[in-house]
Amino acid sequence: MDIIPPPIQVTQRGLEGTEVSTSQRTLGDIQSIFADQEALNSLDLDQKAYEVACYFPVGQGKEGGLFYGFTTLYPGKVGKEYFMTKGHFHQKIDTGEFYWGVSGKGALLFMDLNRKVWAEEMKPGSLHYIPGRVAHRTINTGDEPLIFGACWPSDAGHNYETIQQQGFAARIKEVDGAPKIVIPEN
Ligand code: M6P
Ligand code: ZN
Repeated sequence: MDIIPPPIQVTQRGLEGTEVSTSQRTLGDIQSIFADQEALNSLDLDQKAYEVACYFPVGQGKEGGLFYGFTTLYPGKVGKEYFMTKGHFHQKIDTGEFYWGVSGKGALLFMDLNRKVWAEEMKPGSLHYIPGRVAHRTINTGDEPLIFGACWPSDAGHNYETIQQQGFAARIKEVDGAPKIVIPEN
Protein backbone atom coordinates (compact mmCIF):
# COMPACT_ATOMS: atom_id res chain seq x y z
CA MET A 1 0.00 0.00 0.00
CA ASP A 2 1.29 3.46 -0.91
CA ILE A 3 2.00 6.21 1.57
CA ILE A 4 -0.20 9.05 0.30
CA PRO A 5 0.69 12.79 0.21
CA PRO A 6 -0.75 14.92 3.05
CA PRO A 7 -4.01 16.75 2.26
CA ILE A 8 -2.62 20.07 3.46
CA GLN A 9 0.81 21.70 3.55
CA VAL A 10 1.68 24.52 5.90
CA THR A 11 4.20 26.70 4.05
CA GLN A 12 5.66 30.17 4.45
CA ARG A 13 2.85 31.40 2.17
CA GLY A 14 0.12 29.80 4.27
CA LEU A 15 -1.99 26.68 3.88
CA GLU A 16 -1.89 24.83 0.59
CA GLY A 17 -4.14 22.01 -0.53
CA THR A 18 -7.44 21.42 -2.26
CA GLU A 19 -9.41 21.38 0.99
CA VAL A 20 -8.34 24.81 2.28
CA SER A 21 -11.15 27.32 2.91
CA THR A 22 -10.14 30.97 3.09
CA SER A 23 -11.92 34.03 4.39
CA GLN A 24 -10.88 37.61 4.90
CA ARG A 25 -11.98 40.68 6.79
CA THR A 26 -11.35 44.20 5.61
CA LEU A 27 -10.90 47.12 7.98
CA GLY A 28 -14.42 48.16 6.99
CA ASP A 29 -15.80 44.76 8.07
CA ILE A 30 -14.45 45.22 11.59
CA GLN A 31 -14.56 49.01 11.98
CA SER A 32 -16.99 48.94 14.92
CA ILE A 33 -14.49 47.14 17.18
CA PHE A 34 -12.12 50.13 17.31
CA ALA A 35 -12.36 52.90 19.92
CA ASP A 36 -11.26 55.84 17.76
CA GLN A 37 -14.01 56.09 15.15
CA GLU A 38 -12.67 59.44 13.93
CA ALA A 39 -9.28 57.91 13.08
CA LEU A 40 -11.07 55.46 10.76
CA ASN A 41 -12.08 58.35 8.48
CA SER A 42 -8.52 58.80 7.27
CA LEU A 43 -7.95 55.08 6.60
CA ASP A 44 -8.73 52.90 3.59
CA LEU A 45 -11.60 50.72 4.77
CA ASP A 46 -11.11 48.35 1.82
CA GLN A 47 -7.66 47.29 3.02
CA LYS A 48 -7.35 43.76 4.32
CA ALA A 49 -7.13 43.56 8.12
CA TYR A 50 -6.73 39.79 8.31
CA GLU A 51 -7.29 36.55 6.49
CA VAL A 52 -7.84 33.06 7.79
CA ALA A 53 -7.08 29.83 5.94
CA CYS A 54 -8.83 26.85 7.49
CA TYR A 55 -8.90 23.10 7.19
CA PHE A 56 -12.26 21.62 8.23
CA PRO A 57 -11.77 17.85 7.96
CA VAL A 58 -15.26 17.18 9.39
CA GLY A 59 -18.56 19.08 9.23
CA GLN A 60 -19.18 22.20 11.33
CA GLY A 61 -20.70 21.24 14.65
CA LYS A 62 -19.63 17.60 14.55
CA GLU A 63 -18.59 16.33 17.97
CA GLY A 64 -15.13 14.86 18.44
CA GLY A 65 -13.39 16.46 15.45
CA LEU A 66 -10.85 19.26 15.24
CA PHE A 67 -10.43 22.31 13.01
CA TYR A 68 -7.21 24.03 12.05
CA GLY A 69 -6.83 27.72 11.23
CA PHE A 70 -3.90 29.78 9.99
CA THR A 71 -4.45 33.52 10.47
CA THR A 72 -2.50 36.42 8.94
CA LEU A 73 -3.24 39.66 10.79
CA TYR A 74 -1.76 42.67 9.00
CA PRO A 75 0.06 45.47 10.85
CA GLY A 76 -1.63 48.82 11.30
CA LYS A 77 -3.27 51.12 13.80
CA VAL A 78 -6.57 52.93 14.18
CA GLY A 79 -5.41 55.93 16.16
CA LYS A 80 -3.34 54.38 18.94
CA GLU A 81 -5.07 51.01 18.77
CA TYR A 82 -3.44 48.18 16.84
CA PHE A 83 -5.19 46.07 14.19
CA MET A 84 -6.88 43.11 15.86
CA THR A 85 -9.28 40.24 15.22
CA LYS A 86 -12.98 40.50 16.09
CA GLY A 87 -12.57 38.09 18.98
CA HIS A 88 -15.15 35.64 20.25
CA PHE A 89 -16.37 33.25 22.91
CA HIS A 90 -17.21 29.77 21.71
CA GLN A 91 -20.86 28.93 21.10
CA LYS A 92 -20.31 25.74 23.09
CA ILE A 93 -18.82 27.82 25.85
CA ASP A 94 -16.82 25.11 27.65
CA THR A 95 -14.63 24.30 24.64
CA GLY A 96 -10.97 25.38 24.61
CA GLU A 97 -8.49 26.16 21.82
CA PHE A 98 -4.76 26.31 21.14
CA TYR A 99 -3.10 29.26 19.40
CA TRP A 100 0.59 29.34 18.52
CA GLY A 101 2.80 32.06 17.12
CA VAL A 102 4.35 31.46 13.67
CA SER A 103 5.77 34.87 12.75
CA GLY A 104 5.55 38.51 13.67
CA LYS A 105 4.71 39.78 17.12
CA GLY A 106 1.56 40.50 18.97
CA ALA A 107 -0.63 39.79 21.92
CA LEU A 108 -3.43 37.40 22.75
CA LEU A 109 -6.09 39.11 24.86
CA PHE A 110 -8.23 36.88 27.08
CA MET A 111 -11.44 37.79 28.94
CA ASP A 112 -13.43 35.53 31.25
CA LEU A 113 -17.14 35.70 32.00
CA ASN A 114 -16.50 38.09 34.90
CA ARG A 115 -14.85 40.43 32.34
CA LYS A 116 -11.44 39.86 33.92
CA VAL A 117 -8.79 40.43 31.22
CA TRP A 118 -5.20 39.35 30.75
CA ALA A 119 -2.83 39.05 27.79
CA GLU A 120 0.05 36.89 26.60
CA GLU A 121 2.82 37.94 24.26
CA MET A 122 2.72 36.20 20.86
CA LYS A 123 5.93 35.51 18.94
CA PRO A 124 7.33 32.72 16.78
CA GLY A 125 7.10 29.50 18.80
CA SER A 126 4.79 30.84 21.53
CA LEU A 127 2.02 28.41 22.51
CA HIS A 128 -1.21 29.62 24.10
CA TYR A 129 -3.95 27.56 25.71
CA ILE A 130 -7.33 29.27 25.66
CA PRO A 131 -9.55 27.67 28.29
CA GLY A 132 -13.31 27.26 27.81
CA ARG A 133 -15.48 30.21 28.94
CA VAL A 134 -12.76 32.67 27.89
CA ALA A 135 -13.11 35.12 24.98
CA HIS A 136 -10.02 35.57 22.80
CA ARG A 137 -8.72 38.22 20.42
CA THR A 138 -5.30 38.69 18.80
CA ILE A 139 -3.55 42.01 18.30
CA ASN A 140 -0.67 42.79 15.92
CA THR A 141 1.70 45.01 17.91
CA GLY A 142 4.51 44.85 15.33
CA ASP A 143 5.34 46.16 11.84
CA GLU A 144 5.02 42.83 10.04
CA PRO A 145 2.09 40.46 9.62
CA LEU A 146 1.31 38.48 12.76
CA ILE A 147 0.83 34.89 11.66
CA PHE A 148 -0.51 32.28 14.05
CA GLY A 149 -1.95 28.80 13.98
CA ALA A 150 -5.07 27.68 15.83
CA CYS A 151 -6.73 24.36 16.63
CA TRP A 152 -10.23 24.07 18.10
CA PRO A 153 -12.99 21.47 18.49
CA SER A 154 -15.29 21.12 15.48
CA ASP A 155 -18.37 21.56 17.69
CA ALA A 156 -17.10 24.76 19.42
CA GLY A 157 -18.73 27.32 17.09
CA HIS A 158 -18.21 31.09 17.30
CA ASN A 159 -20.21 33.46 19.47
CA TYR A 160 -19.41 36.96 18.17
CA GLU A 161 -22.55 38.62 19.54
CA THR A 162 -21.42 38.97 23.16
CA ILE A 163 -18.24 40.78 22.12
CA GLN A 164 -20.07 42.86 19.51
CA GLN A 165 -22.49 44.07 22.17
CA GLN A 166 -20.22 44.39 25.22
CA GLY A 167 -16.70 44.56 23.80
CA PHE A 168 -13.62 43.46 25.73
CA ALA A 169 -13.00 45.08 29.12
CA ALA A 170 -9.60 46.33 27.88
CA ARG A 171 -7.87 47.46 24.70
CA ILE A 172 -4.26 47.06 23.62
CA LYS A 173 -2.90 50.43 22.58
CA GLU A 174 0.42 52.07 21.92
CA VAL A 175 1.41 54.07 24.99
CA ASP A 176 4.79 55.88 24.92
CA GLY A 177 5.78 53.79 21.90
CA ALA A 178 5.00 50.38 23.42
CA PRO A 179 1.91 48.15 23.58
CA LYS A 180 0.00 48.36 26.88
CA ILE A 181 -3.29 46.95 28.19
CA VAL A 182 -5.54 49.94 28.67
CA ILE A 183 -8.70 49.63 30.79
CA PRO A 184 -11.19 52.36 29.81
CA GLU A 185 -12.40 54.63 32.61
CA ASN A 186 -16.14 54.36 31.93
C1 M6P B 1 -8.25 31.69 14.68
C2 M6P B 1 -9.39 30.80 15.15
C3 M6P B 1 -10.57 30.96 14.22
C4 M6P B 1 -10.93 32.43 14.11
C5 M6P B 1 -9.74 33.27 13.65
C6 M6P B 1 -10.02 34.78 13.57
O1 M6P B 1 -7.76 31.20 13.48
O2 M6P B 1 -9.77 31.14 16.45
O3 M6P B 1 -11.66 30.22 14.74
O4 M6P B 1 -12.03 32.60 13.22
O5 M6P B 1 -8.67 33.05 14.56
O6 M6P B 1 -10.57 35.27 14.76
P1 M6P B 1 -12.06 35.87 14.81
O7 M6P B 1 -12.98 34.76 14.37
O8 M6P B 1 -12.25 36.25 16.24
O9 M6P B 1 -12.11 37.01 13.89
ZN1 ZN C 1 -11.92 30.42 19.29
